[in-house]
Amino acid sequence: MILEENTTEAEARAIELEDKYGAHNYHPLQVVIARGEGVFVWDVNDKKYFDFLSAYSAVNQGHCHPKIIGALTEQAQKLTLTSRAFYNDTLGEYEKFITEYFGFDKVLPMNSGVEAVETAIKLARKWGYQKKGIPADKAKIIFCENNFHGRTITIISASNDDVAIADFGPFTPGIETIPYNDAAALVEALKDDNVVAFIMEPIQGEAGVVVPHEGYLACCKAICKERNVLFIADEIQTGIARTGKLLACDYEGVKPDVLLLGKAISGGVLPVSAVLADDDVMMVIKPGEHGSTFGGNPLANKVAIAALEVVRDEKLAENAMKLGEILRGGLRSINSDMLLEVRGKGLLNAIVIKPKNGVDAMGLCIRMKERGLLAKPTHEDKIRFAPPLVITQEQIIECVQIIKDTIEAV
Ligand code: IF1
Repeated sequence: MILEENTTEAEARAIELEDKYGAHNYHPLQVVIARGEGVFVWDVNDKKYFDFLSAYSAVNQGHCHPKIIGALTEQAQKLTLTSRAFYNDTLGEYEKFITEYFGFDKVLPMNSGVEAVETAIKLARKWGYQKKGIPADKAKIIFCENNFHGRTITIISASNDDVAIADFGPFTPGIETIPYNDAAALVEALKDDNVVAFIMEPIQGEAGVVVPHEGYLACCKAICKERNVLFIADEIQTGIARTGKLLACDYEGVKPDVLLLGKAISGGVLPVSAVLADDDVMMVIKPGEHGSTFGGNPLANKVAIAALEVVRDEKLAENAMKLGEILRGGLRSINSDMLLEVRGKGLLNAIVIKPKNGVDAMGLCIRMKERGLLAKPTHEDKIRFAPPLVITQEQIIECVQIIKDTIEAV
């Protein structure tokens, strides 16, 4: 473990503990965060930073939003978990709230994002056998190349990222991938009568904030409808106002057959995920066929209601839309041959970097950290910029200046 030069003792202690006792499945930036509020986090030395990652879009409402923490602490003193063996007095209230909020008949509550995707696969397969009459064990699901939907064996079975899949086989069958942003490839894939679903991200996050061309989502939905295949949108990262609309699918007026949400559904307070669908799909799942100990727990239910109310009451989609444009405009005005591209929608953005004087995307992130802004590279040459959606115009302008100064100083 090589520590950066100016690492303090408090930082070194925390980093070395993780290094010694934790599995080495991450490579974090060398900052040790101790506290967060709104768009800011503070490290163990009390240095303040703008958070431009937002825990991968989980803290859209800002760190420790008082209304969400209020709901958490109030419920935590009454009841936290019953399991689904019994009814509880918060689940129905939450289910009514979230289904009305997103316009679906039913919700199936889970915890992590990957569980929502797994749930969607089970749901789609069962729907295929029971409603489409697919022969036993022949159901096929189409994914896109360069997708990211999580880390379980079945979900990485759909991945083509070497690092994510190497030495983890054997993989789950019944999965095929097609190029992203290619409607013709979808038409071709759906010629197979055994296809039950197409699962996709409306903007590919991990791939580096890849925005498909306008019309792609509506086109995919229409192709799926034509072939009686479920159009499943993974909005775990793009949903909940991140891209400037409540859902990225809203840009094209598309209602997915199955909608997957996670991350910001709890404002980053608890792992909460949701699978939303109408009755003709959701009702194929019967008691005993799927579930989870913590899914739909009282704490999660109350926290998620509060977190979604914040999104609506504080007009976070509108703010993300407006400030996203200012952010991209500011980034495009940076005068440097390091900056190859600026892209994104709302406050889900990325820049593509060409290394210069030995400084690559990681090098830039370390320099931005020194100037008080936290961001993380993806794929060596891209940096994601996704601040909490409660950020103000003045703060965005200040942040553009930090990024500009950092890049132009190289
Ligand atoms: C990590 C990226 C973000 C997701 C979509 C499902 C999941 C995710 C569209 C699974 C998770 C994460 C997990 C995080 C890194 C991260 C990520 F860089 F990989 F792409 F957000 F930008 N669908 N995304 O983006 O949700 O089970 O993790 O709750 O550390 O692996 P989860």
